[in-house]
Amino acid sequence: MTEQRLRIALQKKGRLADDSYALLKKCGLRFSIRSGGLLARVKNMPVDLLLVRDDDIPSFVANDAADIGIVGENVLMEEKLSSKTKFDADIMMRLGFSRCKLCLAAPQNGAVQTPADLKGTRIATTYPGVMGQYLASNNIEAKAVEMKGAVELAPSIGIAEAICDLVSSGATLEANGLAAFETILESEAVLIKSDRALSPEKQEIYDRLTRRIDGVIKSTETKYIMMNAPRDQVDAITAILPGADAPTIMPLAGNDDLVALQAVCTENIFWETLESLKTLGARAILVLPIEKMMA
Ligand code: PRT
Ligand code: ZN
Repeated sequence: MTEQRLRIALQKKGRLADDSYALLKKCGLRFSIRSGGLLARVKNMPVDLLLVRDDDIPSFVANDAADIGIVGENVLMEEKLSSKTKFDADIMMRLGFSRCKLCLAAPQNGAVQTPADLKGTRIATTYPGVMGQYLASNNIEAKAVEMKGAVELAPSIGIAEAICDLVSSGATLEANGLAAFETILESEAVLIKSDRALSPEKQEIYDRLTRRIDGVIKSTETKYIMMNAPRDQVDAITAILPGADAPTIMPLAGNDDLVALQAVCTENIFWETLESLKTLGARAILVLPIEKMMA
């Protein structure tokens, strides 16, 4: 019998690619990407990587050319909404990278400032499916001008009054004299899979991989915090530690008023939290990264 290998569709090159490769490497998968190659075999796990354009990833998964894929939620939604038949690929996990927003935008200080102003206008976009759904559910009648790229130029060349495009830092909009006035989708990279049952062998690889991905995501958000704290402030300090369970408290040699306090925080620790800890009398505060986690 031939070996069963889990097939993962990934973006070959672009804004998703490096973070997708990095995530799989952090999960312990060993592989190298050759330029021009469409397939990379993972050396230490029965996994094959199919390297394609991001737009092709949802249909690869839906049509059984790949078992799972990593793609922007924006691309998945667009494929789903513009597909004429039922599209069999759904989000299994949110991966936290390649975050962006699909926004409506128009020339700064122009006639279009709110969604209501869109009535009767032309809106340029590469996302006719997602935009069409937004317009329909908000009862806005406007004409979609479908483009393949360079959407931000549409108002200045006179082919649209507004645009619907992805925004990350906002620099592209600003450079073209445009301002966003509505977000219609918040997107990030997602792991997708179809409803089809995997063979038992592939299911086992899938379970192993997704458990590791979960661990990698949790460990990047999770930090270990250590400090010396006044014994009588332990409750107040514990209350402001983000996402921490009961902390470990240990006595400090030769000091009855202070204790050593350590805790795992599952949410981001901001500078403001450290400043509040200091105000409560905490000293020698250390925040350490966690490399791997398994619940
Ligand atoms: O070749 P292939 O088809 O695979 O790639 P692509 O060129 O279609 O996509 P790519 O690599 O540019 O983007 C892949 C995915 O990254 C997108 O589908 C999104 O999920 C995500 N992503 C995150 C972004 C951005 N941020 C982003 N800023 N995709 C595109 N942009 C573009 C946007 O369209 C606009 O032109 O960047 C510009 C705006 O950026 P700011 O920072 O100026 O706001
Ligand atoms: Zn693309």
